[in-house]
Amino acid sequence: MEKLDTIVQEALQAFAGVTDAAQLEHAKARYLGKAGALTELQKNLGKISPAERPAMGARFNSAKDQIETALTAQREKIQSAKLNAQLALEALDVTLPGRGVHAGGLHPVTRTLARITALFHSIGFEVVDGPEIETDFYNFTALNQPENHPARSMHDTFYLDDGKHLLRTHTSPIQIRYMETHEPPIKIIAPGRVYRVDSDATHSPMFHQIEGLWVDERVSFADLKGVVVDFLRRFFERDDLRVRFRPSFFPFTEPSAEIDMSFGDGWLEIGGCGMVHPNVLRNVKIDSEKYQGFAFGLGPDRLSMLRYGVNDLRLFYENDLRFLKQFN
Ligand code: 2U9
Repeated sequence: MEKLDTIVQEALQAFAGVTDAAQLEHAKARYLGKAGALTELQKNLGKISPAERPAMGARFNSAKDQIETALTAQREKIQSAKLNAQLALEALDVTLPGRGVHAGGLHPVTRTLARITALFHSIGFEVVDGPEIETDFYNFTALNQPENHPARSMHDTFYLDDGKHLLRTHTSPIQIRYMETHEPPIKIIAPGRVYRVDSDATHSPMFHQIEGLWVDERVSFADLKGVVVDFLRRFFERDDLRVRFRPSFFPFTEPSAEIDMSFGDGWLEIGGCGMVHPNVLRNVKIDSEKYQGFAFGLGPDRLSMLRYGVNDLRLFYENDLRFLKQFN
């Protein structure tokens, strides 16, 4: 029965060297399993004389206890080693400073619109808004646009529900709605999104406009020039900026002019303007003998391109953060 001590020693050694749970169960089978060393020995117990049997039985049980205790201890050791490894892997340093939340920023065109409205607000213009889905009357008819005008064609205008409604093609309907509900003096600036069937490097089907309107007694083209030139010089922060008014035609203004500004060696068209056509005033029941007004329109997308040096309008509408982040 010296063999019993040898088996215990072997088993303890075998368990101690195992670091993997499955391997430990294999080692257990070698000593405590059906064909294990201890089990083999147990079969011999029956052959021992009855006098020796109780002592041998006790020794056998003690050996079995020792092996089982060692097995349990090793199991726990393996389990806690596994847990510690897992914890080390998932370690979280709660003392690290936070990464911070991305704050986002304003779109470059939004910044331009805010800058434009702030400048006009500073000289007494009120900022007004209106619907983007309009009727033919507010978008065209009230603005003295003839029934057969090409702007009304399906090629230029997005029509909804069989032509009952449309996406406004300019911000002018805002001013019509305002004049219907307000008496002169009227001094407003109307910024917003507008829509036209058009798409290339310099045209987007959705773009922005900002229009100004000043209606009062004795408002003149000289006032119009003063307001527009002063605005552009302040917007571009260039006191020497030159501005040119070139005769043009719009149905809603008479006389009308294109607004050009000096740019390098030449001129760049950046808007249009004129004295509000008497028909437009009549359409909103303002006495065109007593009141006159001037109106102008500017393209904030174009102004943003000029101010920030962007050469493709579409960049503003692709939502590429690498581009947009440069403005904040
Ligand atoms: C009312 C009466 C008149 C607004 C005007 C223009 C000329 C014009 C363009 C500039 C840049 C459009 O986006 S753009 O290409 N606009 O040339 N706009 S006069 O005239 C009005 C507006 C409202 C009631």
